[in-house]
Amino acid sequence: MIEEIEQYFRDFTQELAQVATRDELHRVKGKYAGRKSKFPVFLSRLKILPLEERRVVGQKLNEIKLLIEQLLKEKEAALLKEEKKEVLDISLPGKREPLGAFHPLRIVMDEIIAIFRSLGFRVEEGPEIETDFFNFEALNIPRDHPARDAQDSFYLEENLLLRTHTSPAQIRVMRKLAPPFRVIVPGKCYRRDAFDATHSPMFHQVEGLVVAPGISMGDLKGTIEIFVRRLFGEERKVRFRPSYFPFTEPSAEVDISCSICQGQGCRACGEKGWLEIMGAGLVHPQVFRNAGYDPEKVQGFAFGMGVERITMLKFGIPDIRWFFENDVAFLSSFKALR
Ligand code: 2U9
Repeated sequence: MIEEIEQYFRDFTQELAQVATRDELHRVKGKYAGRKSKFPVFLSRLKILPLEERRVVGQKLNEIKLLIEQLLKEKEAALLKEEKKEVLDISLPGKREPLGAFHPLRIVMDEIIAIFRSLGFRVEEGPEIETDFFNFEALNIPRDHPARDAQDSFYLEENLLLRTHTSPAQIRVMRKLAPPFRVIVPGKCYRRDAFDATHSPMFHQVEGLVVAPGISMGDLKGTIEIFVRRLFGEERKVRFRPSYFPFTEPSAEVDISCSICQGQGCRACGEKGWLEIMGAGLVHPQVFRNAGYDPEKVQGFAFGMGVERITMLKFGIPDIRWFFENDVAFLSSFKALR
């Protein structure tokens, strides 16, 4: 009987070696270790053996049973491990993470900055929370000035507000630097405006300031013309219209010829043939004094533009709100541009 049990074990190991799936393992387990295996038969035959022989055969039978159970367990664990390995199939191509795109305002702002950098302008920034002095007083906008109404503001305290333009940063720059210098200040501004197709309570400006002895309107016009042609195309015409700002004198609005009608007048330009893109002028003598400069010794020109407006004109975007709605279809259409 010992020989028979050993043969049984050899058969088992041979069959187990062939097992490749859990289904097959289940079958082998049933055949060699279950109720329908040969073990119950061996046990009943064991009972009728003489005592001495029963002890030896019983021990053998027990040994083999434990061994079979252990080998089955090991095989099961090995198969499970194999299955898990298959889930981690490294031959599958990876998941592609969607790439982000630069925001159209960032693309245009960087383009504006690059043009002025190439013309020798340095880039400076200032705080978005400003004092009444830097945002208004120093820029020749006293408490009772009507320009304060036009720039209704977000106040944090009596004398502290979210800046309504980046001009206060220019006053700070003037206090930090000694002339001559060329500087542009890009950044966010805030006004208590309606949120409609052409207004947003938060918007972006790029302002410029050039200070040196003898600066004239000629320097301003030449600089702005180069800028406009680089940003909008060499074929563009530039026009300066007299205007008024408290911080410049003389002041001008800058228009560019409409690219749709070439200046003939169409719906896009309100039949004017021209599109307004920025304001500019020579720095007011009082603003120089407020910043600690002597207007008899240095002169300067300044300009300011709204980045949203420039971007809308450049790409034909009809509504300012499109910039801030996080519409991925709109935003991703600028992907190829940078
Ligand atoms: C200092 C002196 C002068 C900056 C200027 C404008 C004209 C102007 C507007 C354009 C569209 C603001 O965003 S907007 O609504 N800006 O028209 N800005 S001159 O003049 C300065 C600035 C700083 C010390």
